[in-house]
Amino acid sequence: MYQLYGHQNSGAAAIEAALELCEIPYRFIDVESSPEATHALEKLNPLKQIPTLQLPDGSVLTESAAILIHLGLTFPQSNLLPNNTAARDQAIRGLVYIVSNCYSAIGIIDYPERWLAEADESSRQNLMAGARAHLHRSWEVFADQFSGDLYLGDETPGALDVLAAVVSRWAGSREHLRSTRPGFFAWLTRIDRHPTLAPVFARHWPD
Ligand SMILES: N[C@@H](CCC(=O)N[C@@H](CS)C(=O)NCC(=O)O)C(=O)O
Repeated sequence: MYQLYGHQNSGAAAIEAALELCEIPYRFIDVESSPEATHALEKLNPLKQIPTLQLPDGSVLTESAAILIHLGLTFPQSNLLPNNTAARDQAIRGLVYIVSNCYSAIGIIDYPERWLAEADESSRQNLMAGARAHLHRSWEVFADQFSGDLYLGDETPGALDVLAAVVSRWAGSREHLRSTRPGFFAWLTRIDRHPTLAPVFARHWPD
């Protein structure tokens, strides 16, 4: 069985949502629920990052985009990745765009000291502010470049929809998009409401 290491309000929500779309059994291991769970994650992923997915054969996948591409290729009936080659290329481009431009900026905002040789408070604040501005700009570009590749409402959401819906929840990105890209913001809220995804997101972001 797939074993997903995660925690509430984390990128593991995207993988949990994708596993639900694949309709396959999986176990969710909350890495903060016990020292044993934290230790198990560290053994699988020395970066101690989530999502980390252990496959039924015991092998380990980290990196959200790689995990989503794995699930899309392994379970084609899920339509996580488009069948059409050109559309699939764009979906993979979008996944890599989100992790390299948006998710990475979140890592800087959450852990600015990792990126500073001298982590005084002024440097931390300066770096966090710059990363936040870059993050918001990156989402504007994503909205302009990829809206055509997102879920339109009558088919099932794909991997790109799921990752965009999760990573856009942090560091004020949704609030920024609400005013700067209202059409894309509405798109994200439509993905949130999809009947398969809504219960997953409610577990991660209870009101
Ligand atoms: N490149 C990774 C980033 C994953 C990541 O940063 N996850 C966060 C939680 S949303 C985390 O585990 N942070 C803890 C840390 O970096 O120490 C991916 O795309 O999956």
